Amino acid sequence: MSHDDFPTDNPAVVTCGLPYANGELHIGHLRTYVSGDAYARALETLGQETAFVSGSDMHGTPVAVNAEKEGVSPEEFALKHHEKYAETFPQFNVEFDNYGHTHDETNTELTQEFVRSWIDGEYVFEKEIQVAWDPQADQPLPDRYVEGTCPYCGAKARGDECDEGCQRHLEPGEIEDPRSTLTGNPAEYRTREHEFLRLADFQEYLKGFIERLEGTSNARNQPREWIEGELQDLCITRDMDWGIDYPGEGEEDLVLYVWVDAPIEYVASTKQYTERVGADEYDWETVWKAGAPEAGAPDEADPDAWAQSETGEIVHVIGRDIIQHHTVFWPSMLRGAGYNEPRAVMASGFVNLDGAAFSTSRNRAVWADDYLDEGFAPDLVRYYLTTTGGFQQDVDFSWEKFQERVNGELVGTLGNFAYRSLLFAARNYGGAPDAETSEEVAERIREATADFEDAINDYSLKAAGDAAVALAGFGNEYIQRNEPWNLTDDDPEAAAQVIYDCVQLAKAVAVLAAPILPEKAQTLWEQLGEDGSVHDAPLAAALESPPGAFDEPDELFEKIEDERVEELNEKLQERIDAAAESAADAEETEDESMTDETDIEPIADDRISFDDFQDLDLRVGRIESAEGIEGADDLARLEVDIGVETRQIVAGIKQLHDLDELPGEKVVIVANLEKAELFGVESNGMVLAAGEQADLLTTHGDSVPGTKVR
Ligand code: B3M
Ligand code: ZN
Repeated sequence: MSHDDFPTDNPAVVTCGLPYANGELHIGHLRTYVSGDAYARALETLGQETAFVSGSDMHGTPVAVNAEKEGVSPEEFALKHHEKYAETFPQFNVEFDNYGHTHDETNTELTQEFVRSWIDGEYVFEKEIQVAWDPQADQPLPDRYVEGTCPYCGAKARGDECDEGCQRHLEPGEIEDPRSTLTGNPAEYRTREHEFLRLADFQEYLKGFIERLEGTSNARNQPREWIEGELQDLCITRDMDWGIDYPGEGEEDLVLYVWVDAPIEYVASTKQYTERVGADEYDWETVWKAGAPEAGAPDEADPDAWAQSETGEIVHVIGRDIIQHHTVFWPSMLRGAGYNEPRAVMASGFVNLDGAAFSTSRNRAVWADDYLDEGFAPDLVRYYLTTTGGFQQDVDFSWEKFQERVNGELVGTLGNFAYRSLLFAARNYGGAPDAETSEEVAERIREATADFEDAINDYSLKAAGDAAVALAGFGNEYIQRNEPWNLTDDDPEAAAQVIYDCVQLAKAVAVLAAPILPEKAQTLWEQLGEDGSVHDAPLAAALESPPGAFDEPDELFEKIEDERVEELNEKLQERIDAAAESAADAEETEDESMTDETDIEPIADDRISFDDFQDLDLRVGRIESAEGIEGADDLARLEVDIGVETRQIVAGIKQLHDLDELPGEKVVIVANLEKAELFGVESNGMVLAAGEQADLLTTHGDSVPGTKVR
């Protein structure tokens, strides 16, 4: 079944993955939050009733380990970071309707209620397992207290996740060659009793769920392999003091695994919002609960009945490293407690800094505070983070690229259009002249609002941002083509028409840009003489007539000069160098939620001759189409234009790229590779890609398809 397009009559909730309350925020972290905020605002623009919530993730070993290093209690440590986050988000115009934390009463109670429902539903069982133990410290080693090797992909893994490799969740006892992070000793295993959620009970349900799920294609495709395979039981308890107590009988010394209470904070935070504004205004139970089939074994439930009973539109915005938690564990947890399921999961790529990962330990980061201290408007980085690549693609940040996008699209296109139009209007007419929007311009605005609406229904913020900027681009072209400055004397009516059209276009740009550029759009709104907030304006306001009178505007954006970029680069490099110098004696604190540098493979010892290299026929190609191959988890069928012909090539990139965004991309292919057949599909060549994430190789000049790569 497919969902109705937004806006629907149901209330929506947009959530952002909870940041662990354990460190400083850098602009890489901000991607999820500005995207969630922009998406929630965009839904409201479409007329969808929406709440936007999140909270700090206070529990678990990510917090406990760092608190210990600082020598303070986990609670004190986590609260300090929580407060800092709550203060930082609004500085980037990320305005949650509620921002709570997992250690508060609402979440504690609700979490225990969830777990009791699972116990009542008999989804929970007890099992003796081997847990890692540090013999010297004489204590158990949950999650991040242990490091070792991922049993699935062989990458270096820590605790409960393979964050540098296959991104899988790891159960206690699964990690190979475990070492204690407390003492560095090899860990022993000891037998302990723990509580488990029987995920296999939800397998049939999950198979239906994943078909219904919307959002980015990585979130819809990656989990299929897990859901089709054998679903391992999820250990929901830990040997720790810090966390929410397990509410069942006889396990008073155990706390709940952090991934139990963390997503429940989505619900708790929504509930707190309702408690503040009243259920008449926004009812958390309608969103999360009303209409959900009773908690029960999912195979007893008719999947269609489930689908029809939805009452809330739940949209999760997360990083791509936690897809499994949101598409396998979380829907099962909701289902087991009789709650509604998510409608969509938007899983973003990471942000890199100048080609390599952000690294907290190496101080290789642009910190949120540094960015603000430089005096840059928050909207600039919002624009950069939401529109530089497709949502699921990794985005590279550098000050040069930032400068390029700001100067190009924001200053050159959007700002330039708004300023020249409003200035002309204010100087010559004291505001909008007396006229009505021409059919050409009205039509172009309708097209832009339709693009915006489609973009949001496709979960593409980039497309939404592009719709706004393209409209401003049209405005520039329109004013240039009609030259109103040459018409004012000879044909004043025609001049007034052009300028009125431009003012209308500027108003439409403000409405469309508002989710991504909330502050700048509001400024433009006020420059137009509009009252109130642009964020209350519906999409239809783009075509409503602007008020007649306004003053001369100021420019919305300021150009970033080359010297400034040089200065910023120097500062960044100095910091990285200083951190590297002191790294010798400093203990490394690992970045908690972004990828760190992966281990680089050694260079092969054996050299090949130039002739051997010449044997490889490498060519530039342009992807014409890309589609997943049915039944294959990773494979996509590409049609690649290589100048002389179009080749069908099978590539293992299905889960790693948004296939819809690939057509038009240039790639490098091995053209003379033997043909192969994969899943019954012939592959006639190979596309080159780097690393685990299959970063596609491309060219940076104008090489046409077929060009030989040497
Ligand atoms: N606190 C952070 C992460 O793993 C984790 C997210 C919880 S979302 C419910 O990215
Ligand atoms: Zn792995």
